[in-house]
Amino acid sequence: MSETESCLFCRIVAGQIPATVVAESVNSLAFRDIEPGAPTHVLVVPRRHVPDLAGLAAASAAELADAVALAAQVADDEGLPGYRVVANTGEAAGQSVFHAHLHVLGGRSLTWPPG
Ligand code: IU
Repeated sequence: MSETESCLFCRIVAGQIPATVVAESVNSLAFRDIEPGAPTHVLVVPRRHVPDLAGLAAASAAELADAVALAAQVADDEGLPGYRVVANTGEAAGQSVFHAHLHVLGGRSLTWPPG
């Protein structure tokens, strides 16, 4: 099985696994997290398989910018007065799915620093 065939987010991008898609762009897809940590909890993923944020930055500055822009659009669409964009990178930081993604969190008061 290829890397993309076994990757959960690649399969969501391909439409093989259902997800609640809230926005999309040429290079990125935004869908709701299945275990939301806030009233708004959306994941923005690049359509191309790269394992993490460093991989996304290395792949293409345009794709990285596209993902960030889509995250900002989601926050605007959701009417969030404030929001947080997080990219857990590496197991030590809590990354559990190794296809790059930005968490867009909002809709409640967010404490700092995160745990
Ligand atoms: P993490 O930063 O790699 O830990 O984030 C992965 C997220 O993917 C996490 O918040 C999960 O709830 C979410 N997720 C999902 O939305 N759908 C799934 O089928 C699976 C995980 I598995």
